[in-house]
Amino acid sequence: MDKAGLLELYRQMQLIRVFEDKSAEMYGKAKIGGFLHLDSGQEAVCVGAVSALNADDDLVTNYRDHGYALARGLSSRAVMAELFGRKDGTTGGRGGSMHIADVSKRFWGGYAIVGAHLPLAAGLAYAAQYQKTGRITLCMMGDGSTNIGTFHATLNWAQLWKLPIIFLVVNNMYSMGTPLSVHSSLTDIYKKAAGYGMEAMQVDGNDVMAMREAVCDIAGRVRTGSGPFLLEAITYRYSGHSAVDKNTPRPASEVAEWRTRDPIVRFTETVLFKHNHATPEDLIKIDKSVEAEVEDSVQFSDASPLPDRSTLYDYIYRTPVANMHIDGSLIKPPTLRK
Ligand SMILES: Cc1ncc(C[n+]2csc(CCOP(=O)(O)OP(=O)(O)O)c2C)c(N)n1
Ligand SMILES: [Mg+2]
Repeated sequence: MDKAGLLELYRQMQLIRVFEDKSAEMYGKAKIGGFLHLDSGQEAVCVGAVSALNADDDLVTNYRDHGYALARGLSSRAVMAELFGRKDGTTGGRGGSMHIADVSKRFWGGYAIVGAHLPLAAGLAYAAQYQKTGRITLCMMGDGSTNIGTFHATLNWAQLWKLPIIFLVVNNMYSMGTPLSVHSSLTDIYKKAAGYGMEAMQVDGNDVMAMREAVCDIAGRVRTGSGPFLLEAITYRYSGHSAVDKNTPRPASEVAEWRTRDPIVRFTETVLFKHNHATPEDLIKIDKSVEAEVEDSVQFSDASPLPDRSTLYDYIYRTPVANMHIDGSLIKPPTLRK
């Protein structure tokens, strides 16, 4: 990559870090309600993986989705406004943190039910294969998701039909507060793929260059019909599972140890500075622009209106209240014959 490309990787990781810190702050101020799952510590996975995709590939994630949305180029204004539940949010303020999506970027979100998005991602990959579009699907999930039924059913089907899909397992060592060794029979998660004859490997998820290289390589193979691939990225989330359980019980020494492998610091020191791709001044300039962008996203979201009350029942498939039409008028009960 040239200097501009490397600085862009840095900018995106820094944007995610600052955005996540700010959204935690806004949650504390009750500007954001519901759930909020942060990507802090996992920035290299989001940026490395997404930067290796083509613009028209399909991207599907679980609820820990802000980092992927920002890396995919969704605007920080629209993402923050979605967290605020406002009209200018990516899904009109209806989904919130767990349901960021933008069809124009083929970013399909943002799923709250663990494992539920895997069959949908396989469906997107099947559509690409059937229609010969040359697209691939990247389906991200957490380590905990690899214990759930849909994981096994989807891997089986994807391998059987040689679907053009990459299963990206973000192994951050915990499923909510439960450590990997307590929730999974195999702690080398990539080995689960062997049960389906699927190719797989592990990568250092705190190394953005390694992440990017792995996904570039795998994407090239998957695109030419080699079948699905499971990539396990080893990383760590600094925050608890979500904003309501900020403090996942774990040894302080463990968090400190992972902080020494911080993906942004590591990229800065071992790539940008070491090989003279950037000066401290270059990075200060980027940091300032990122901070201004995130601050602007908050101002924008605060000014954005709430979704109109009259649209409350839009996009809902069932009449929400017995005997009531969508517009609120009462359904006349049938006249009974005597
Ligand atoms: C089917 C289902 N079961 C349980 C939950 C509650 N739940 C939400 S996230 C989560 C843990 C998932 O952990 P992991 O896949 O490792 O992802 P991480 O949050 O660490 O990124 C659980 C059990 C859920 N949302 N859906
Ligand atoms: Mg996890």
